Amino acid sequence: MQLIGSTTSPYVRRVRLLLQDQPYDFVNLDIYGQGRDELRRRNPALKIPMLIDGQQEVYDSRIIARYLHAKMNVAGLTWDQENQLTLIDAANDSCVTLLLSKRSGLDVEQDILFYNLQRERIMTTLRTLAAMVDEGQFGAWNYPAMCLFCLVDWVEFRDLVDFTGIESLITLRDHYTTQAMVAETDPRQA
Ligand SMILES: N[C@@H](CCC(=O)N[C@@H](CS)C(=O)NCC(=O)O)C(=O)O
Repeated sequence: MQLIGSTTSPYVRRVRLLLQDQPYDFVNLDIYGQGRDELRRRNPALKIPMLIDGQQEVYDSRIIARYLHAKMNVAGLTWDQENQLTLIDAANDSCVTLLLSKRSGLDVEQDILFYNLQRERIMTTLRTLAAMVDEGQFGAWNYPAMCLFCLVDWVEFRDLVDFTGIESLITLRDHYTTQAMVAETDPRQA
């Protein structure tokens, strides 16, 4: 298997954590720089991660996880876990939007509809996820917990969110830092 990604993407990191026991080659691309031509050749959606397993190409972390769970004969996610993932992805997508906006020289703090919507979504999803953590919903190191871990660690690394009132997310991140492949996939060492 080959995983196409980058060392900083939270979506790629969750798949690397899921693949911890599997043999695979990691292709690290700078998708906004030198690796963009290869990304164009590999995935018309122009996003990472993507997985190649023999003749089968799989796009999108959510579908890759479904593919790997089936391949590893591991039970798929429950509907409640699918909902957790939707909340995590909603926050993550909006945070990526903020980061790309900042890199484009845009002021993401301005009081305009587009950024107000992103910031509102980020805070409603993160508050809901923090409450779920308080209820013990992410107590096992499974795929949803890996996804939440990667989101929180990346958001803190990129300094995109004020964690006041949602400190449970940082507590969860700190709790899981000793798990397999977490140190090796830290975006700070990219
Ligand atoms: N839904 C996708 C999202 C992946 C995604 O947004 N990846 C980012 C990197 S963190 C990306 O490739 N962004 C490229 C772009 O937005 O142009 C997934 O879960 O794989």
